[in-house]
Amino acid sequence: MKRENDPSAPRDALHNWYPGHMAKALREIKQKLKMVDIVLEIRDARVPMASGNRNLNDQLGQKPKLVIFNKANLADTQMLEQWTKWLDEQNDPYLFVNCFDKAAMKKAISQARKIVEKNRMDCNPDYVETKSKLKMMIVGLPNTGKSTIINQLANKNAAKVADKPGQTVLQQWIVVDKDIELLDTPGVMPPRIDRPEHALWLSAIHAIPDDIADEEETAIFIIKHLLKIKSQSFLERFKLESFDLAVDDVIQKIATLRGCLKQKGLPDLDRVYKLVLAEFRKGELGKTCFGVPPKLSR
Ligand SMILES: Nc1nc2c(ncn2[C@@H]2O[C@H](COP(=O)(O)OP(=O)(O)O)[C@@H](O)[C@H]2O)c(=O)[nH]1
Ligand SMILES: [Mg+2]
Repeated sequence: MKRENDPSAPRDALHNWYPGHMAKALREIKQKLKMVDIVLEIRDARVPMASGNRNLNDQLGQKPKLVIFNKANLADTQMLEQWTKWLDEQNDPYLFVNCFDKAAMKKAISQARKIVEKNRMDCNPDYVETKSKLKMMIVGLPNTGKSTIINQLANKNAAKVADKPGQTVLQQWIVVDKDIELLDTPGVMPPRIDRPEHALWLSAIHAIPDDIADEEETAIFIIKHLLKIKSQSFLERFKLESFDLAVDDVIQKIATLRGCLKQKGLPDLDRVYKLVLAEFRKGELGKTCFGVPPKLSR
């Protein structure tokens, strides 16, 4: 289904989907907060701001938080430098990681512990640093890599990982080591969509499920974006001769190259869209970021 004349209008499905889910998710996160020392908010490094959720901070109160920008290996390196400059000017602790990198995950844990210790000292000047248990909870949008991070930390397949959003159901503690415990069920937050283009960014990174977003619109957005940023990987993968092509031409070329054709050589659009979405999400069409840090956009 396509949005009709007004591209800024939220799609009905999207519009109806997230407000109820948001309230429930935030309520559940708030209930679990009492059990933990720190919240690890997982975001997608390709969409550093819009994959966060301002409503979350309202629930956290004084509870410390560490923002982990995951999938940094899929993000544009130069853009990450710009984001780093901007984030360093803010006061919130953060870390860019590829969660499959064990050293990066170790760093995340030691940073979390430091934040918790500092918080304990700030709250109680007489506090003496102890090796007390560090209890953590992971929250974030669908598909940001929460389950994968839990598995990486637990070092076993304790939490279910899926390539689809919203797969985790059960809840228990995971003992990471004798000093660290992790709630095995992450808090899944629906995206908060402040601007219409955020829906496209979040659909591109699969934080909004495809049955709620619009595959055609998302795939076409991705193609336009990759042409605009002149992604060399995109050009080479689909043997495009230039970035100066119309979207329809790109679609026809992908369809011909990959055999996604219907009768008379016409492109099988659904298959092309699915292919573009899948390969983009695996990082096969190039590293990218959506949006720029606030100061730079002024
Ligand atoms: N390239 C890359 N892929 C990742 C990373 N973290 C997670 N993924 C992939 O992202 C997809 C969603 O991960 P999952 O943990 O199920 O996300 P969840 O919905 O937040 O629990 C899976 O296909 C993971 O393999 C990362 O740091 N880099
Ligand atoms: Mg999950």
